[in-house]
Amino acid sequence: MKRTFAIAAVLLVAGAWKSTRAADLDHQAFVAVKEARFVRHGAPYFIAGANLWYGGYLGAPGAVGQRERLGKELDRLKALGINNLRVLAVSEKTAMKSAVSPATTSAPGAYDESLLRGLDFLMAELGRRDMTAVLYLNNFWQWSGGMTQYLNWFGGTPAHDPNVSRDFERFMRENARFYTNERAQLEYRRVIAHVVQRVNTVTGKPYREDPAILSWQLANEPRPGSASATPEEKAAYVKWIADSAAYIRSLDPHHLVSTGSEGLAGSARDAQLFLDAHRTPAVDYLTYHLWPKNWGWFDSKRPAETWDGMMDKSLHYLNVHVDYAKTLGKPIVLEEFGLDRDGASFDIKSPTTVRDRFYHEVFELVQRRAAAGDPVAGWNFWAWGGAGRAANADYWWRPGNDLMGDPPQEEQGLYSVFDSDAGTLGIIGDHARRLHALGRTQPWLRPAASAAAP
Ligand code: IFL
Repeated sequence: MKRTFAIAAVLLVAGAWKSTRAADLDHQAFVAVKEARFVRHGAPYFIAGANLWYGGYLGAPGAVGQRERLGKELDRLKALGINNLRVLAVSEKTAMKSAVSPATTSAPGAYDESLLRGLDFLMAELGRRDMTAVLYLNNFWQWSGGMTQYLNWFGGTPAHDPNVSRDFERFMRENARFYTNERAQLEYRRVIAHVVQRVNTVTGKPYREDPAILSWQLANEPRPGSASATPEEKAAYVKWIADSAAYIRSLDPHHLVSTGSEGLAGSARDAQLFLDAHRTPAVDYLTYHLWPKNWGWFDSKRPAETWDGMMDKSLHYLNVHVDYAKTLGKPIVLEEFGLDRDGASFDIKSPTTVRDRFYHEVFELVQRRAAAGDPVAGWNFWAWGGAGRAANADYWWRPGNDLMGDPPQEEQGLYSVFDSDAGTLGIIGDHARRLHALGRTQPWLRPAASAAAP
């Protein structure tokens, strides 16, 4: 008996404990890719989604979490037709300015179990509501520690803090050293293994066997460095994607794997690079983000003068990315887009007329291309602020304040959609319904009579 126990323990530690239940898994319940579209339960699965980077934080037990709020936010989102959330799985403790705290990893190998339990709780609540999640395992941006903090641990010199210097070019260039820093890569893989092989403490289910996970994502907005990345930096970035995605796949064959790329804007405007990053068979679908204000396409203080040019550029950006997906024969998700409130206000009481128009135009285009049979899998708007409220007159987040869609490196209220934004909520709800209706009627993969409607 003792010997059996010992063998089992060794197998477990070695990660060789092949789940005997693999054959019993309901494979139809996992989102998969078929004919360049998402499919679940034998039917098309379109994502009408939101970003909720802090979902695991809300789920944490104790003072950090707000479980009651989380339940209400999920009910609200579900009622709106939202079926997918994009969530930060792990954060790294950092002294960088304007970063979230506490964090999951306080030092290499030291993980905060209560934040991981928060993720467990979130996943359990999503499962109960038949919603899915994209879980990202790192961040190019320093607001959750991310690659910058890995370099602080292993880079030899303190990483550059862009929120102090405002020199983002330098930050991006230096941050790309993460991809080739061997010790950083070892620790990144250790974290991936820790999360992917975790057993959910609420449901008792291994993450690898949880159909509520739609995809493991390498990072939030990984990019090869600055806009003038060299061919060597681009090659290192593509290699990092292929290797990391293959590593995740080796740990978990049941779930999709994605990059978290912004698209051209995060690929030094190099279409070939964007394609190469998503070409590996270990990456199942393409991702892209649309940020007209961040990219200088729109001036919220001069909306009338800048709207047309902004919309032309935005629609073009959306269209070419769908064409890239066609080229690779994989689905694509617009997993971030947003615009600020009228007049660039952060005040929750200010109107969202321009944002609402922008959302509508974006949804229309995605819907049109999906209806035309293009490999469009859906959208996640950025971001759900829900019942969160800015606590300070300067709109900057401080530890203990409500978390909301805007991470701590940006003003609280910049891009968040609050539960009081009736106009935006109406538009999101309408378009979510239209997208789900398309899933029920698209002829290319009609669900079997017994399959559940999405
Ligand atoms: O908050 C930003 C986030 O880091 C991101 N993309 C853009 C957001 C808004 O600026 O991933």
